[in-house]
Amino acid sequence: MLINRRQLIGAGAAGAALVSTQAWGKTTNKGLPEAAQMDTAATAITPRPSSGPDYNPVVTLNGWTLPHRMNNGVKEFHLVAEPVERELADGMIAHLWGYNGQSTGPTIEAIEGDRVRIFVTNRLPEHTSVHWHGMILPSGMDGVGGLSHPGIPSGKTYVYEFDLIKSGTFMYHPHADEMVQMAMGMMGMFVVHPKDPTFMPVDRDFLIMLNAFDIDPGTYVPRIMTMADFNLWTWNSRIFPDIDPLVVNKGDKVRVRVGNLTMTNHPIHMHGYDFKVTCTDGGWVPEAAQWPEVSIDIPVGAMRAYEFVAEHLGDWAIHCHKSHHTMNAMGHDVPTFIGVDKKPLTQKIRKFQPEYMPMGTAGMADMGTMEMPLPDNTVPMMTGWGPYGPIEMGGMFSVVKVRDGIDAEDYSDPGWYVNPPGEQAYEWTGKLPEFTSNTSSKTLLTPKLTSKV
Ligand SMILES: [Cu+2]
Repeated sequence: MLINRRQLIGAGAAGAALVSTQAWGKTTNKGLPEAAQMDTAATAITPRPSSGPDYNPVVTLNGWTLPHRMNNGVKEFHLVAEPVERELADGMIAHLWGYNGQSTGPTIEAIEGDRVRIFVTNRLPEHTSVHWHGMILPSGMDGVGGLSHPGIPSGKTYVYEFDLIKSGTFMYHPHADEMVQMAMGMMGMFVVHPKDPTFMPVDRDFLIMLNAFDIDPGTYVPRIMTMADFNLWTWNSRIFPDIDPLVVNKGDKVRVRVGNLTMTNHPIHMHGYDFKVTCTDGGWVPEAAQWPEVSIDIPVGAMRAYEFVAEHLGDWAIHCHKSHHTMNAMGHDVPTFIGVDKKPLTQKIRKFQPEYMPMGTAGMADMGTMEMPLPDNTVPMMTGWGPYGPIEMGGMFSVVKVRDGIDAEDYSDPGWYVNPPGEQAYEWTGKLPEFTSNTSSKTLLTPKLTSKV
């Protein structure tokens, strides 16, 4: 593409303007803030602030919150866009692009009214930008490469700076070579806590970013051209059974904030409770406009936060209701064999491949228990085990664990729920009725009533 001298000068001037805002002039240039790095996918709990305004930090499942420093009243953060190695599940590594050592990127937390200054260093092999999804900010800070400012070249650092004029849940992601950079895992959440700590307070505040990858079994790098047929459906770049549970104390008021930067919608369903949607990425939902749900569809490029009071003890499934999204790496071109007698075919195939094993004649539940050799760096399709056997789920699935007597800052896994006597489904051991069945090989149609009968 040709670019004339005038455009070049314009682009340079826009870049310079980013660091010469009024507030910048008032604060000391302390140099770049330290770029914190995270090297594990463990959930990091941020303690409540000990100084400054009080807020209840969010808990990013299998994620963390980016530290900041104060510079004369401005909150300074340092994001580093870079290639990362992310453990999507214990023992399964993906080579992604992300921020500060992980994908998804760290959660950014601040308070309504804060002035934030976010340094973005680009260590990717191509240019990038950061768009602050849902934020109300000056046009030149909006992070659309080529529109708001020039793309941040490889090796360079840009500074974004704006006031947080409203509280809520927002997201950040590149708006530069977006298809590639988002398919590679570049995204994160940005939570702005209300200035007034008595506004919509909750005891536990969980954060989930819905994302998806297409990584062939035995490989490490996502296919970036995939449009819909992803094979790993993740929460915060993590798959069940290695997504941490949502641990909750009985009686807690709980909020779950769910953002969606995949290319399809996800109906998130939580068992055991009804709940109300209290916030979108557009803002808080007034109480009079909230209605009860047990599943909440999260549209593409949107955030929904819902709230409930944890009155019911137990282990409650929380998952995407699209059943293909609770599976790990699977082929979607496997034919359906339910009810098919595959014996003759199996015998023929075994002449050439003696270890061939037919699957799926009575459904696919076998897959949950089968110990099959898998390629390296591959997680079985349905892997989660519960106290009573295989859960036959992967992907976008976790468990809300509601217990008595959990300390306010304790999010450690309390183990499986023990059902009290009389509160668990059980086997009927009495006499069974005789089942009527059809032994004819012919299709039986409902007999027509004729005048002869
Ligand atoms: Cu889904």
